[in-house]
Amino acid sequence: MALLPILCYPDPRLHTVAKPVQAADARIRQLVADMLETMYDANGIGLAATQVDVHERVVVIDTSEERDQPMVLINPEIVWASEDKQLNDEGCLSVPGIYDGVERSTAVRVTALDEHGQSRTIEAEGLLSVCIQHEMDHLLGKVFVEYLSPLKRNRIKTKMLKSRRDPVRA
Ligand code: K1U
Ligand code: ZN
Repeated sequence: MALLPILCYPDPRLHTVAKPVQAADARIRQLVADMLETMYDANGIGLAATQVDVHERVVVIDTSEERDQPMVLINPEIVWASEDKQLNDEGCLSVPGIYDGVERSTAVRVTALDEHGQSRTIEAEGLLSVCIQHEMDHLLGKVFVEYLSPLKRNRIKTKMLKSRRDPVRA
């Protein structure tokens, strides 16, 4: 297994639209293992392949307290989203140190394949629902800061560029 470097906003590669996975084969299973290791190492609850510069529709998630319930979503599709919405604070491993409110559907139904190519349907609410919607946005090339005002987004962009230049003082 290997730790993968995570792209940091405003890296333009974060805006790439991911392509469907053609086959859940050994290469994809290796990617999934590396993404899970990277997500756990970074203390994240989710990670999309886009964030590690792989532009295929692969997501890993673990919202469990014990960090022992990995979920693998290959070619995920949201087939239903509740009209009911809620404002939740979100973070992102690609935008370290920034948390802000985003309005999302409170519940979603998602179809996906697992790493063995088995299809599954997931009904999610609460943090899992928020995380699934956040990760699916990554696969479409969208970062959560794009839901914020242009003023906030520009401030975040400036802060991220500054911390890249001067990691100690930013
Ligand atoms: O996609 C990512 O960058 C992972 C991201 C997932 C996420 C967290 C919170 C709301 C929506 C999506 C993170 O894991 S951010 C860091 C984090 O560990 C965290 C933040 C808030 C709550 C729980 C965990
Ligand atoms: Zn993110």
